[in-house]
Amino acid sequence: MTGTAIRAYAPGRVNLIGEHTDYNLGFALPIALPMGTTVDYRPADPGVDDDRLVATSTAEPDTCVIDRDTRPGDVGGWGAYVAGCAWALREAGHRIRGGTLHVDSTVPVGAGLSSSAALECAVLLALTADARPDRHEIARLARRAENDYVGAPTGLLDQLSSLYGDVDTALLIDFRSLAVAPIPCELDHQVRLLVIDSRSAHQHVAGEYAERKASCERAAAELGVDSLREASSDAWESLPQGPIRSRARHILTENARVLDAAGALRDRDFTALGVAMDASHRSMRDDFEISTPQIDRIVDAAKDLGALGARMTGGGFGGSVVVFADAASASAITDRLPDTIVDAGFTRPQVREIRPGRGATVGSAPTVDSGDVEQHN
Ligand code: GAF
Repeated sequence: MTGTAIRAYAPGRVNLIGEHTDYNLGFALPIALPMGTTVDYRPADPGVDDDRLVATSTAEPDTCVIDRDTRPGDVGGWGAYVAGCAWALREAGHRIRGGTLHVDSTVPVGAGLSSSAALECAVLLALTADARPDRHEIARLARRAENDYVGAPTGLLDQLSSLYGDVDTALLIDFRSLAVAPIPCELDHQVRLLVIDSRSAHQHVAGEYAERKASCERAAAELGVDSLREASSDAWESLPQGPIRSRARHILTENARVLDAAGALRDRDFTALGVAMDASHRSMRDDFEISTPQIDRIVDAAKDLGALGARMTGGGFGGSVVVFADAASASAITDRLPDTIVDAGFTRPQVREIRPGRGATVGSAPTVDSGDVEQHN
């Protein structure tokens, strides 16, 4: 494909259940969003002796120039995710041709819907269109970029969701084996899926996420295991009262809830799925302490308006709420919930009804008049 323009697409994700379980080698049940990030990569012509990548974005005024030997700290802002991918690829021994990259995204930024992973995965797929490493390798490279170049100590949830997601499908991910099992998630006139963006800040580089990760590592050490995945489901009971015990309880009970929720989704038992989601939210609020008053108010309002299940999704401290509801309740939530939240003194949230969307793709960029993209999953 050298010399031809390449277009890669990677979606954001919404996690149905299983929060902060990824770096504890547990389970999660995400879907790919129908919103995503498109990257058009135009490698320099053969013979042009310029290894630099020049990245632009429809949403950003600045142009980001990435040198061949870029190091963590060289590039900040949105460009750090692009530069981090180039850095991770070169560190892993991949050859990258210089050229231009243009980014265009429909994933809301800062909403807990993985705009960063969508950007990383699209950039990596575009830059490796010739070599086509497998998708687990792409996910690991994206995580390396995010952890070691951007400086956010996140797990693999977002990247695996974006790379393996599919239409009308949820993914049961086991972060110990890295097995990704599709489960049908078809919505109909009975069951709807809403994502409610609180439009309040959400930022992983901030210390809270790192602090939760460190607490989990401490809990595992106190229990004498390498990761909380190796602990028995009631092992948290042996820890002394305090935050470490609560953090461990969240992770161990959350893993069990993910498996319950996956079984419920397979059986299309949305009542049971809702029970697991509600319990997950309480666990994030009370044990892991990653919710906010506004998010709790949105979850309560969704339940008051008839939701089957409602919980914060993503890393926490703001972001979005995911809701399953029957058609009548979904309409009531869409129509009435934003005013309820404004009346309670918070920013007006944005409610979107969605279906699980397609996963990441890469192919030749369309010509100006064709509009079609040859895609390869
Ligand atoms: C963020 C992180 F990027 C993920 O790795 C995951 O830990 C998630 O928060 C919480 O489940 O999205």
